[in-house]
Amino acid sequence: MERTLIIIKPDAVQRGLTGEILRRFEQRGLRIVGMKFMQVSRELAEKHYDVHRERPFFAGLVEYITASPVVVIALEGTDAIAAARKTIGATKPVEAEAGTIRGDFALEIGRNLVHGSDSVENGQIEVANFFVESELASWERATDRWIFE
Ligand code: DAT
Ligand code: MG
Repeated sequence: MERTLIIIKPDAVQRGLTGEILRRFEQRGLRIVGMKFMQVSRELAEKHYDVHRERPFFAGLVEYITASPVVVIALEGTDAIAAARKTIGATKPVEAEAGTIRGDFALEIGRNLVHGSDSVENGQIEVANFFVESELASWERATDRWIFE
């Protein structure tokens, strides 16, 4: 079962969109295995966005993700990576389809509300960067057999 790390970013929390965003992933059928409200440290932010270290927007990205608390969620499910990214929408909100989180609630790339892992490998790495094992639940929902084939 794939795992993805979702971050409800500072702008989304500040705008009161936490519940709306969580609802969309829950409704999609993805299973929550970890969730917490936290302040991201500069160190963790730099680790999370390490692939972008050399990009001109790196400093702004670290400022943004550390500016105010976030909600981090570990989700599990069939094709969780692709499913979550479809629900999130394109990186540039103006290019995101209506019906996606970014397409419905965002305008600018530097205020795009939510993070979702981009590969199975990164899903594992990012969940491990944000959660210790004891914060992750191994459980089954009564509805799982009606969502997962
Ligand atoms: P995504 O968040 O859709 O996975 P990404 O991993 O390519 O996108 O980039 C991480 C974040 O960095 C993205 O959410 C916003 C910011 N970003 C990416 N490309 C950018 C650019 N060209 N200018 C400014 N910010 C950018
Ligand atoms: Mg990414």
